Amino acid sequence: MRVEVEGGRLRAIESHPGNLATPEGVCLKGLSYIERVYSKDRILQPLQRLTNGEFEPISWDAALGRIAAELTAARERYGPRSVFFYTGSGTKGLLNEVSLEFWRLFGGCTTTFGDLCWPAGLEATRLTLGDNKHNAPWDLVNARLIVFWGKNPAETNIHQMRFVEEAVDQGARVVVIDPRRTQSAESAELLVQIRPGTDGALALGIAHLLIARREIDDTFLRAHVHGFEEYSAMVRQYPPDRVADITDVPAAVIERLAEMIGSIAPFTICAGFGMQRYTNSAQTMRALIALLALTGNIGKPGAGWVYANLQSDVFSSIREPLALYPPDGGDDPIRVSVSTALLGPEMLAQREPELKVAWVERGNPVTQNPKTSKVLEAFRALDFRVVVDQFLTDTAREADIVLPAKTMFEQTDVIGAYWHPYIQIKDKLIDPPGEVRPETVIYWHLAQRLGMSKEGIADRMPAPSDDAVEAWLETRLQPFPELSLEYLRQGPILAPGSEEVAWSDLVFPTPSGKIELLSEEARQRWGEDALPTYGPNIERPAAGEAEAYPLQLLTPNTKNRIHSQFGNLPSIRGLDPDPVAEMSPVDAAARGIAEGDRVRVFNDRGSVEIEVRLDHSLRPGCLVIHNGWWLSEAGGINLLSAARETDMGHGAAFHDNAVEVERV
Ligand SMILES: Nc1nc2c(c(=O)[nH]1)N[C@H]1C(S)=C(S)[C@@H](COP(=O)(O)OP(=O)(O)OC[C@H]3O[C@@H](n4cnc5c(=O)[nH]c(N)nc54)[C@H](O)[C@@H]3O)O[C@H]1N2
Ligand SMILES: Nc1nc2c(c(=O)[nH]1)N[C@H]1C(S)=C(S)[C@@H](COP(=O)(O)OP(=O)(O)OC[C@H]3O[C@@H](n4cnc5c(=O)[nH]c(N)nc54)[C@H](O)[C@@H]3O)O[C@H]1N2
Ligand SMILES: [Mo]
Repeated sequence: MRVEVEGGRLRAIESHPGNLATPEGVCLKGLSYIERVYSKDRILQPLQRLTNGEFEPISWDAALGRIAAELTAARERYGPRSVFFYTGSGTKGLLNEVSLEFWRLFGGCTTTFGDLCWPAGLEATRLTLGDNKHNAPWDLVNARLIVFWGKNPAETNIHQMRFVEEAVDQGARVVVIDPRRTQSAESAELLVQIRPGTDGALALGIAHLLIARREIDDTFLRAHVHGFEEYSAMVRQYPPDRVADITDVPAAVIERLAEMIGSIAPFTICAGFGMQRYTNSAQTMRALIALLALTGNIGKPGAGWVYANLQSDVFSSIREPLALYPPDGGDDPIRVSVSTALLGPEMLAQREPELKVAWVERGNPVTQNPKTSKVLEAFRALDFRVVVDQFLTDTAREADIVLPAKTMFEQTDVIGAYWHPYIQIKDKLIDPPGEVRPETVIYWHLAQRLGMSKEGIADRMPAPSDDAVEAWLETRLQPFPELSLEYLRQGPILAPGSEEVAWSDLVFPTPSGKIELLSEEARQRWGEDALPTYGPNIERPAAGEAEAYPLQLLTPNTKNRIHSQFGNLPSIRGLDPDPVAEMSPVDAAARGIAEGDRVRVFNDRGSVEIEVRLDHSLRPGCLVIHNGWWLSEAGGINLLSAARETDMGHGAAFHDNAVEVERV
């Protein structure tokens, strides 16, 4: 973005022409940042919770004094690992590293592994291709067949739609595979409303036809693919009729998909994150990538697997196993032992030592992590909680002390992305309002109070001044001569080594050096079949004990909010005033429910009361509620979800979630 400042205040936000992926302008969320920064609800000073649950302002001196005392007491009585550090996806910048450095200086802490967002797909991609990268966003215009598989870019990757439209103008054909008729389906010639959680079987069914008809790229397979023989024997078990039974996609549609994939190139699959929130989803994602390998659609313009592009992630820890898996040991004082997907239960289960204090920043786990009731129970079982946030979120409301957080305009930082390949600077444009202090400043002051050594502090975190922050950033940029704050200030810079067409060298950093349809690591690390076989996800309507709950609850993202953010701003709230449950008229009629009725959505784990909106285009048997609504806004959709991991990658299987609905 390019931001205009006048008299020390943000005035306007527009697009930055230097970023080829996002030249079109800023979405409503981007525009609403001005409203967000100056919102009357923003927290501008430290708060402490009173016994009646209300919050009152306190001074920084008192807040840090109390925090330092609680941290010291916990460390003395139980050890530093009784302090739990939790962070989410609120902001991603280089300076985030300072937090863990502080906790190392403290003597350690306990933190999480896995992720709520995308790890099943990341792991599936890593096992198959060796790494997570894809063609530059603008290369999509070269595709002739684009399949949006469980992805809704018209709402969640709005900038991608421009390239889709350009591709369509040049003759590309578009398919959407989604139980919902999303906005993205408007650009598609075919919408496949598949039964949730069965995409793996559909991919195997398509592969069955491609192989039977020899519509595959033999030369590519021989040279670059490992395990084709075994894989092709396995997909023989997936003829169209059987796949139609599993997926509820008619055999004729499976035939049509196979015909398109077998005959149109270059072919790109844009795979979404919503589809990998199931207990079988990494295997699903592997089965999808296989279609590209079979047809030789990897390493070419307009072709490939567009899932996650970590090419700009030249600094961050996402590439280290530490973030996604628990480490094998080592001498880091930080214990990485709580699976994010199992946050509530695993916080409660920690021993040696038990958790006593929590520090949360950049995340809203009470609303966003699965099984809210357990997350609340785990936070309430602690002796003391600190939450650093811009607003009084559901998680902040659980805190003993809430510290005000900066916004991205209030401290200089350097960021990457996970779709486009640029590294960018976000410069400090305004002073933090009120008494707000950036996290690095909070940690610095706390470090002084805790009596940490001057050298330790100097080694690990910048001093509070803007100059010190810039010097710290320059040190981190040093390994990359093409990156410096001065260069970054001239505009976005393509990440060092980034490739416009990923995999064009056809070098795959897997154990076999080829694309792995057969992955020993899938078996060894995760106990899954080495081939991308299909097995049903655990919790689905009419499966065993879930029979009492005949609807599959999908909780996708929505256009004008980012997860639990932005919904509290009047401009956004005006467009989207209350949470609603979208329901097929077929399911509604069977329960005597009409448009606008209030219903209770429930299962064994919890319930929410919510208004119904009929969606004539939704696949019957599915219920849709966008995630991100706060409990305090009568939302809290993760009251219904199970704390359950995906098959690989320690992701959260949010959509393995069967519910029933009744009128209230
Ligand atoms: N049921 C269901 N649940 C889901 C999902 C789903 O599909 N269904 N999606 C999952 C996914 S993909 C994700 S990524 C997660 C997202 O869940 P979270 O990672 O918890 O992200 P947000 O809800 O965006 O909350 C981020 C918080 O960080 C705060 N924040 C922003 N900037 C800063 C900063 O600079 N400093 C500090 N201290 N705070 C800041 C914001 O005010 C906000 O409260 O939700 C997951 N939850
Ligand atoms: N506006 C906006 N944009 C965002 C975000 C946001 O909150 N708001 N969040 C960002 C983040 S962190 C993420 S992770 C991404 C997520 O962006 P997307 O990948 O688009 O993710 P979702 O909205 O979770 O789900 C996409 C689609 O998957 C479908 N789906 C669910 N289950 C299945 C299934 O079994 N099979 C198939 N084929 N489809 C299924 C859903 O109906 C949904 O339409 O968006 C990013 N962009
Ligand atoms: Mo996400």
